[in-house]
Amino acid sequence: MNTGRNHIFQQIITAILAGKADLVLKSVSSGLAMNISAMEIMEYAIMPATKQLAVKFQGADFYIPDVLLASRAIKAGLYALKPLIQTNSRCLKKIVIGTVAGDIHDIGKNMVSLFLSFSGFEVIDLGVDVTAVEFVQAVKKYRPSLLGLSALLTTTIGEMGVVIEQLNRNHLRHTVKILVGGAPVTKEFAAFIGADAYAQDAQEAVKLARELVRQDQP
Ligand code: B1M
Repeated sequence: MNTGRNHIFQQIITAILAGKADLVLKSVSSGLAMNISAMEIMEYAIMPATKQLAVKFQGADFYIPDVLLASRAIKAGLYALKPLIQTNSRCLKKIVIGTVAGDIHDIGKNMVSLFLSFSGFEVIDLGVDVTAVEFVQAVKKYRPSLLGLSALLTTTIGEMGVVIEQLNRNHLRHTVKILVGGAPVTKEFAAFIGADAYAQDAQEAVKLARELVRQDQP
């Protein structure tokens, strides 16, 4: 019984890493037909695949189209599961998210956004190359519980600190918890710039976002 389930999870992971969206959809359907729940497919197949994807593309031996295909395969799986995943709309908290100025990498940030929205967050995604001023304007406009900053370049992670500085200047820092992530970001760096949390991947981002929102409650 467990062998069958593990086989399906492994099939989905392999299909994602190979960038085969059609195979992901086929395996997801087979899994659902075997009474594996959508949440189990998320937890044991899609989230681990995302983790493996980030690790895989850290080496030198990769091609950009492979990353794009794998990300499309993850999206296909997530959208197939979305109608089956129940979220408690009364718990909905807002998160504004974006990739910082000078940086156009958005595959990881998009995954984090999707995972958060499937976990019951209302996600306002500002896109890529977002300036500190634009982040501040969005915090003023949407009054989110959380602000998510993503950066993939060692030359742009400093922008995260600029955003926090601008929030301080505008007396908004205390209104929002800040979650940061991206390949060159570390826990130490996050603490150094005064962020509230650092997440290594999309799965951890969801876990920490939930914790930060809980701390926020009276
Ligand atoms: Co670029 N790039 N790139 N690139 N690119 C890197 C980042 C690089 C490490 C490649 C390398 O040299 N080995 C390198 C950076 C070196 C450095 O800074 N030290 C690099 C470079 C140099 C560049 C250019 C400067 C190249 C050039 O033009 N000379 C240029 C910069 C453009 C710019 O931004 N101004 C550039 C351009 C591009 C493409 C456009 C071709 C493309 C981006 C396409 C897109 O995003 N739409 C691209 C890609 C694909 C990569 C690599 C190969 C893959 C990134 C990726 O999508 N990974 C990357 C190599 C690498 O990562 N080591 C590389 C898969 C993804 C699932 O993982 O993004 O890490 P990741 O996201 C994870 C976690 O980090 C975390 O969760 C995600 C999911 O698990 N996470 C968060 C991310 N954001 C988070 C936010 C959170 C929490 C967690 O909270 C808010």
